[in-house]
Amino acid sequence: MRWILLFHLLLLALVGLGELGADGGLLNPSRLEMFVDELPDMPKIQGFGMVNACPVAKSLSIGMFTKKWKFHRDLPPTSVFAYGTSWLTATIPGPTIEALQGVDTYVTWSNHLPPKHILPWDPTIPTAKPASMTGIPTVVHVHGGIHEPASDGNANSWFTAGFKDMGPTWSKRTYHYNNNQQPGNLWYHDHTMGLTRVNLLAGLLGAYVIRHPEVEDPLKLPSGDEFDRHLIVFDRDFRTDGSVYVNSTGNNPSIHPQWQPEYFGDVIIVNGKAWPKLTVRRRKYRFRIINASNARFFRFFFTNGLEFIHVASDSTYLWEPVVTNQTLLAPSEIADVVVDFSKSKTDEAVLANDAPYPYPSGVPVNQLNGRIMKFIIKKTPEVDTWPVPDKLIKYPSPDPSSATHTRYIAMYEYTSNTGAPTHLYINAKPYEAPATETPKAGTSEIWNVINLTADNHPLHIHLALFTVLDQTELLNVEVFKACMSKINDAVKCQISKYARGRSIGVPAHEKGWKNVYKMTPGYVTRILVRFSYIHSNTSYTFDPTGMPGYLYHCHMLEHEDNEMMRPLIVMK
Ligand SMILES: *[C@@H]1O[C@H](CO)[C@@H](O)[C@H](O)[C@H]1NC(C)=O
Ligand SMILES: *[C@@H]1O[C@H](CO)[C@@H](O)[C@H](O)[C@H]1NC(C)=O
Ligand SMILES: *[C@@H]1O[C@H](CO)[C@@H](O)[C@H](O)[C@H]1NC(C)=O
Ligand SMILES: *[C@@H]1O[C@H](CO)[C@@H](O)[C@H](O)[C@H]1NC(C)=O
Ligand SMILES: CC(=O)N[C@H]1CO[C@H](CO)[C@@H](O)[C@@H]1O
Ligand SMILES: [Cu+2]
Repeated sequence: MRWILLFHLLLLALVGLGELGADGGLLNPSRLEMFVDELPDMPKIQGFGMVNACPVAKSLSIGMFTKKWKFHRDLPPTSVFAYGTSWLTATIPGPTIEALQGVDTYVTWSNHLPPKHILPWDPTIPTAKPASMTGIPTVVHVHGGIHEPASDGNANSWFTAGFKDMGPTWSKRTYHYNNNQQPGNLWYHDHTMGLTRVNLLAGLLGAYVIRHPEVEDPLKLPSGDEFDRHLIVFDRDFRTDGSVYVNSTGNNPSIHPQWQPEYFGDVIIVNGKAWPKLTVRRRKYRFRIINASNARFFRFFFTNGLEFIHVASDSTYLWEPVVTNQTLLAPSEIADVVVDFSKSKTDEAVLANDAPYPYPSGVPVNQLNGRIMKFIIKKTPEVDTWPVPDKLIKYPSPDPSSATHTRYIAMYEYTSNTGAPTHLYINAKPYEAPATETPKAGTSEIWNVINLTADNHPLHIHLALFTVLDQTELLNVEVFKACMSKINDAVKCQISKYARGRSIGVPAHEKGWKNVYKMTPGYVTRILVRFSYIHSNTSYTFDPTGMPGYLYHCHMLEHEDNEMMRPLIVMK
């Protein structure tokens, strides 16, 4: 009897192990009950000190650690890479860094990661490779930061544990963020050449805020830890043993054994928990929603019709709040919204998502990835002390006539003879080709971004802010594309003859200054890019012309890694 039982147990164990091989052992995510874990708040770290009630510069030390993380009550702990001030306090997402406008924050980022990656990566795409061939290259970029080049986290400024190996543009251990920019929502994440997608999938991301109390406090928006919260959203798949699942077979395995053009997971994680819940009071809350997915677009809406009152975009406050009942967020885009739960007719509201993936032409959402989190709304009505004002903060409007240079930025996707994507380039050039975008500090430029692929690519520019002027459909796009594929010159290919189709308006809440925008496929998106501060007329309070310069790229991480990214060198 006992023998038979043991035999059965052994058999079960073997079957279980077999399932964990290669791509097996995939967790069926519908087995994870939704809305059982409480929404966590990430730890907060002040990026400034206080001396005699005056804010002063602060030096922080933040490490990258490997640890186990519980993403869901019923999921075994998952091996992750996490940012934190120590191994014990490291979290997914990492701690929220709260900086003050005009006060320097210094961060010494240190790498305590093991010799081998926990996820499959692809050595055949241009990838950081340590000379000793062990250790995991990492480098931190503060997304939305207006900071000196040496602290921007260039893809080739990577370093491994103990600074044993460093990338070709590595120059220092301690990054300097002088925070002399408008208040807003930033985030920090890994930016290593060819490894960004896997380092983020492993967990290397966190929020960063620049506050400016003198200009923000008078707005009287919901404030304090309880009412002003981050929601950092990303999607993942898991194995039954709890590990993060990434398909380790590429779509063109003979060319790139592992690389896939987009990562999508069915489990939606908010602040490190799968489909969490939060009990809220019947009053207004502010949510700073960061899309930290590798490739998933989210179109958020509330199942009970609650609205979003947008107060800021990814980089600046809006001049006037914009009310919507849904909001589309590309990877790495940020929505800063006020939600008024006193308007709720129900005691529960599910934040949901209905964006097809890949966006916009992919498959519809399902019962899993169409749900984000649940709000349980207390019954007691409350008096709200936070009316959202009619006017928020005004920044200079874009002035296209101030542009001193016009550029054409064409996005290309290349495929193998099976039609599957092999790599993506901007202007038909790999990242390694010498910089061609060399704007002068203090100027504005017009960039015509031409999407010659079937995907919507969220374009992100380091250092600069931009506003979207218009988006115009390309007529006879195949003819234009054939010309571009041959000579890669938009002017000689007579772009003005083709850019005459329908135009798509810019949504009101995205009309302000941005650092990411969705480039509609088959359209030319005209943006005004500004290489100076927008909240003051002073020039940058650091030298933006130093090496290694900056970058601009598609923020779908699989594209950025392979190699939809170009250098951006600012000139005097
Ligand atoms: C992994 O990707 C390959 C190539 O696209 C595909 O053939 C395979 O079905 C995928 N595996 C799983 C488990 O989805
Ligand atoms: C938002 O409102 C529009 C019109 O008022 C309606 O057509 C649409 O279905 C609504 N969307 C959601 C997600 O509620
Ligand atoms: C989230 O960001 C990813 C990567 O940039 C993007 O592909 C995706 O569409 C974004 N999702 C939402 C909801 O914005
Ligand atoms: C910058 O200078 C211009 C022209 O003098 C002025 O119109 C604008 O208001 C100034 N902007 C700021 C933010 O001071
Ligand atoms: C969805 C969409 O419009 N895709 C277009 C993107 O651009 C390429 C080339 O310009 C077209 O072939 C696609 O149809
Ligand atoms: Cu892209």
